[in-house]
Amino acid sequence: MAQAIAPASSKLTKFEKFKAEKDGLQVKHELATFARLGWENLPEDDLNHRLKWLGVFFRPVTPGKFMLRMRLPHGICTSGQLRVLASIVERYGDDGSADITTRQNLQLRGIRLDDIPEIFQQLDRAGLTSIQSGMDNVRNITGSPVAGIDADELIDTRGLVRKVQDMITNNGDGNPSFTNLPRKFNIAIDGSRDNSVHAEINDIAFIPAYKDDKLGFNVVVGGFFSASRVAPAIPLNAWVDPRDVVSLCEAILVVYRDHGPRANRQKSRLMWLIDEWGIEKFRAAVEKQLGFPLIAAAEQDEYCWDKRDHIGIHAQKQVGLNYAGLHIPVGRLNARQMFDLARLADIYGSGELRFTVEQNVIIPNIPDSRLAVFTQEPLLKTFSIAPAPLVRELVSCTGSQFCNFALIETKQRALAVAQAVTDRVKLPRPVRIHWTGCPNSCGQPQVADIGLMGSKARKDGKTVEAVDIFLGGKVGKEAHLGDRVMKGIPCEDLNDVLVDLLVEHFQAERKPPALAEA
Ligand code: SRM
Ligand code: SF4
Repeated sequence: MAQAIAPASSKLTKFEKFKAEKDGLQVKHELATFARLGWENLPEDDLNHRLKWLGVFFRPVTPGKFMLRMRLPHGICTSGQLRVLASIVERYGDDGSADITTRQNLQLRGIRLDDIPEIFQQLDRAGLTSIQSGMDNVRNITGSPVAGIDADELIDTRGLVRKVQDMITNNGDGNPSFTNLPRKFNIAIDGSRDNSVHAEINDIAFIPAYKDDKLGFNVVVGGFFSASRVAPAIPLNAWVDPRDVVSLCEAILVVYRDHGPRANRQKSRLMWLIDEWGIEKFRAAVEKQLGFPLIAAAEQDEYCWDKRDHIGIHAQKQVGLNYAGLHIPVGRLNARQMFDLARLADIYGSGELRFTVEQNVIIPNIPDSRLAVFTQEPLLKTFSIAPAPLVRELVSCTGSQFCNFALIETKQRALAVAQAVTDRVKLPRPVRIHWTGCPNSCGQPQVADIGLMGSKARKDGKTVEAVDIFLGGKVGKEAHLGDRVMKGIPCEDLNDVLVDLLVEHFQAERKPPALAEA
């Protein structure tokens, strides 16, 4: 498929200019030269931008220590693959770690540029890739983390997600057709009853739906978060047979690539094209590209449950087998823990692991007879199967430890605040708290019960780290985004504010002071 050529114009943004000068994927062939030159001597656009086409992120906060963003379709990997990733971060000692991301993915830290060629060979041998995982490419494709093992699922989407990734990345080699989109792009393919992937916040989402007694997907488009605007996806008025999912993704991507707005990076996501054209014109353009008419959407989606968090032990649809959802505090892993998770998956399960958009891990296929021993494993003291209600569904973006956009530190603070507030209230049920370090919203504060977005405030004449607070995000059936209800709360005052919010909105009871201090 021919690559769209950016129009020659003096009004091109700097991003469109450097993409037109040299495609991001080109750096794939320059890695040996880059390694020889050293990161300090790389052309700026290669270092800061084009390397992201390979999933390699220069971190200005930790110069010389790169981040490697993988692609793990559906968040699934094998124990062997996890060991390869563990061995990569292990070599960097204290600098090496991995984060589970809000797209069921892994990011590795501490990576040195001169190791990249060898690391890519290792990934290739393990059937892994990080290609096209950053910048103006399609991000990791998400799906229900219990696909194929959930007794109540409607469609097992694992094969579909894999096929869409293979189409977009040319089976991991890199696909020039889709390396120059106007902006990033998110796809979710969900076959569950509980919208476990936050379908509504993706540029394209497939939602299970029956049409004339046949199970397929309704399609919603244009969902996104950005610093300047957040928008839930809207119906395309289309129902697709699972066999047409790959072609529909391809058709929408081509329409977006060739017609998506590129003049302003703040107004380039798919929804801006849909705004400009209207959904009918957009739908017609997709149909034309597809080469056959779209079928009108089914009357209702099959989302009928509230979202589950998958933490704890759950029976699978395969009789006698169970999956265990382990809570990984704010998604952070070190090499030893990654090796240990791989070991648990081998000894108790079938050697498979899954990551969730809540930054946790699922080990599937544990026989009933092995559960008692499994639950005694020392790792489960750190990665609990029964965490406290405020940490159970805690999510946090990277924050200022590694991200130069961040206005505040997030991950460590998220854990400390959750602990401090837990000491002061008794909660009847878990409350989903999401932290995000800046308005880019990588930590998805708008889908949380309580969302916390990094900002700055003035206190006692000084500028301090602060948060804006969102309330009322709902996931699962009838999902909707939360609203910003408070602005600029200094982080040092946050515990008191959260205790009040939990009492007022989430039926929390204050613990008596003596108990609270204990
Ligand atoms: Fe994000 C940029 C981290 C999910 C919206 N995001 C970034 C960068 C690459 C900025 C940078 O170069 O430093 C962050 C890397 C920091 C680091 O070192 O880790 C970053 N985003 C993340 C992750 C790791 C957060 C996490 O801790 O889990 C997530 C990686 C997902 C993955 O595996 O690919 C992540 N980012 C998201 C999501 C959530 C989602 O996809 O469900 C969003 C909002 C949804 C969306 O995109 O519509 C999100 N990230 C952004 C944006 C705003 C996009 C926009 O249209 O304006 C940026 C900034 C940008 O692209 O210009 C951004
Ligand atoms: Fe960085 Fe902001 Fe995204 Fe957090 S929300 S990872 S601080 S860009």
